[in-house]
Amino acid sequence: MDTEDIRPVRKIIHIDMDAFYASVEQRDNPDYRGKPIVVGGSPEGRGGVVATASYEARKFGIRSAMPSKRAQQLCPQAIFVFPRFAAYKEASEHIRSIFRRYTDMIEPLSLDEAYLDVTDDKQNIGSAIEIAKQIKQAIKDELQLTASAGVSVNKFVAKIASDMNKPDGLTFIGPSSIEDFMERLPVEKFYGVGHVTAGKMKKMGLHTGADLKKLTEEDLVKFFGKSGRFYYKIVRGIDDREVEPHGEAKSVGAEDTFPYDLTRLDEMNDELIKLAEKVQERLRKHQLKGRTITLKIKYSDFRQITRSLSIAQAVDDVDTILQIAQELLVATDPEKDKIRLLGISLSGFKDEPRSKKQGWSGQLELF
Ligand code: DCP
Ligand code: MG
Repeated sequence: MDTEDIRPVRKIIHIDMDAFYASVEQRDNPDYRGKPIVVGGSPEGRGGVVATASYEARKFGIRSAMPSKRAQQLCPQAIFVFPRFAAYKEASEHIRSIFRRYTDMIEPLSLDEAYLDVTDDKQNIGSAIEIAKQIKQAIKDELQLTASAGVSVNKFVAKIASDMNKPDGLTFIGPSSIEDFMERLPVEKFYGVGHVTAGKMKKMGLHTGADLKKLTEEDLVKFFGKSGRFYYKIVRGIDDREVEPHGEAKSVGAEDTFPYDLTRLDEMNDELIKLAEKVQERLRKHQLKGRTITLKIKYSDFRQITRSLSIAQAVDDVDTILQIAQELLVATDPEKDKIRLLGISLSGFKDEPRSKKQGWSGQLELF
């Protein structure tokens, strides 16, 4: 058997706060509770738009990104509130601290939304549904706000699931029901399908995942470009995109554009020393060591090249970084062209391999 196929079943949670800005306003202002609240620009001013509306206001058809003037027409009794971003940011940080009790594999998408990979949760709870319940409860207890959660084996399905029973929802779509779920899904719910693509699909008689599933990968790519490849996989319940913790740097570097173009190797080396020192400082600040050193050169005519070298041992010291950067520079025959920018970066960070547990596809109790 091809070992590549034995992938562990992941446990992914997508959390999305309910009517986030409006709920924070209703929480902090008892007068607003139970009333149609619109957070955003004022309807009197020109160009004001709705950031979000309370569920009471949504009954009148008010939606995010709608002109505030239109919102006022739809619901004249709506209360318009100016956003207080500091309050939303504070709530958002608190929510993330709750997530961190369970996992560090957190990928925030915005202030009110994040993916969590709880395949290996910190508290060994094991059940993603139970973790989602606890997170929702903690958000209620500690922030007096509600969130909706979607639980599944991949990001795509978890995100759709979190939206299915809003507000205060918890929706689980397990491995055994995922293909069925995808077959029923209307095409406009597919990632990256906007109005135009959805229109095109419908004209072609493609209304649901099941319709897309009848097409070959080649046809999907022919009709819908690169996204076709994603549609092909996702209708079969496959979405391998990892949860990528925010701020996890893929490279750390420094670069400098010079006031005049460099033509001599000794001046280039002087600049490399300064850059290597900066890179060392940044690596140490983030406690990172990298195995790949990349040199970037931009010439006076704006042509740009990069040259990289990977070494066995991850490093963060100025001497090694500088030595390799100099070797890479010399190999480019640097005095033949004028150089306006030099940069050094490190990547290939030493990173604890995630424990790869054997998966048991289809076993619901795992969640
Ligand atoms: N937001 C915004 N402008 C938009 C959309 C959203 O400023 N066009 C802000 C206000 C929202 C927050 O982002 O409160 C989160 O966006 P969501 O799309 O998650 O919307 P809500 O959380 O408000 O509502 P829902 O319960 O549908 O998630
Ligand atoms: Mg939300």
